[in-house]
Amino acid sequence: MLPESHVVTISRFLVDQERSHPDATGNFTDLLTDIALAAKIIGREVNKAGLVDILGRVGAENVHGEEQQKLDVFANEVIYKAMDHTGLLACMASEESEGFMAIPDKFPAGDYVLLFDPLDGSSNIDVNVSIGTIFSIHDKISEGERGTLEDCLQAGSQQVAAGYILYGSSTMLVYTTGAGVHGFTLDPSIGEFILSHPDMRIPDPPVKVYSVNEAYYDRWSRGQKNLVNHLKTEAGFGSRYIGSMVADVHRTLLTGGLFMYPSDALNPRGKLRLLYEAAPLGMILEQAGGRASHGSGPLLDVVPEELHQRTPVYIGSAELVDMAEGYLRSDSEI
Ligand code: AHM
Ligand code: MG
Repeated sequence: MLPESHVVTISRFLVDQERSHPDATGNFTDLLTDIALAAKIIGREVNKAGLVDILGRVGAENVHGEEQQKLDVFANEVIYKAMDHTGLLACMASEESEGFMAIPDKFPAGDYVLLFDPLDGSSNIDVNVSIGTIFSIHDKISEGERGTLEDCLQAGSQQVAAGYILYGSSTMLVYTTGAGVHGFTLDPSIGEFILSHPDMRIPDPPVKVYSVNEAYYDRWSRGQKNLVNHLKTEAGFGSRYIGSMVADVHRTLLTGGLFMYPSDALNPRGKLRLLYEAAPLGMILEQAGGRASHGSGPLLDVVPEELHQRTPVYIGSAELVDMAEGYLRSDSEI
């Protein structure tokens, strides 16, 4: 363990960052501090999921027609309740809620917009595999005092910050405000996120790993099939797929490689959601020197038309994302 003077908590780090921006109001620091607190509460429940009878499905379906699990509902509530009264947010939207989430009239509204996936990869809860929370922050752009749907439907390039919390063998919080990517590991003995990964950069050269659910191979376009065939034969790549996007993208950030969730014959827009999954994780990887694409162009350029819009995703080392786009361009027929 480092001597205490070398330990930088997330609060200390945020205050230092704030001081380097003389015009900062402190609101952003407060917002991230609230997210970190919500993450600790969710992490505590995730860690004891095997101990208490919280596992199993609630029975209701979410807006995507998938069965919700208890922890999804819990995490959604925790984040909403941690943020609804602070006066920092104009509105919110979540993967687990159908419409956009207004700030109750009894509370003041602020100038930030928070989009989140409260518990990504939740089908992995029952088997004790890593899951995560993803968040995306925009400035409010609409006129008027309170946020509207327009504030939520902004391109990823307009994000002022993005991040995720990975509930893995350690709990980690990784975020960017557009000036590098920083990672913090939760020290459970003191309940603090400690700076463990300052200024994260995707390694160059990357490890030779691709990450995709290959069970859908038969439904892919010829370009997508050719890409994966090339990676695993001529290029000598190995494969890793956890099935939790946060965990797969986190590994890709630390080691390099290529994470993909392509479109296919059954799902022409893929599965992953632009606002809650693709755009925030895309911003993180781009800030770390990687690239994020929807297969034929930058993911962060896509202007959403609806809250729960899906998109194909290619995220990882820049040259591998370029390569994927090349293969997809050459033969997009399914
Ligand atoms: P979720 O938000 O309902 O948990 O679904 C998203 C998850 C991602 O974490 C992961 O990349 C993907 O679904 C896995 O899907 P598949 O089982 O089709 O490979
Ligand atoms: Mg998700």
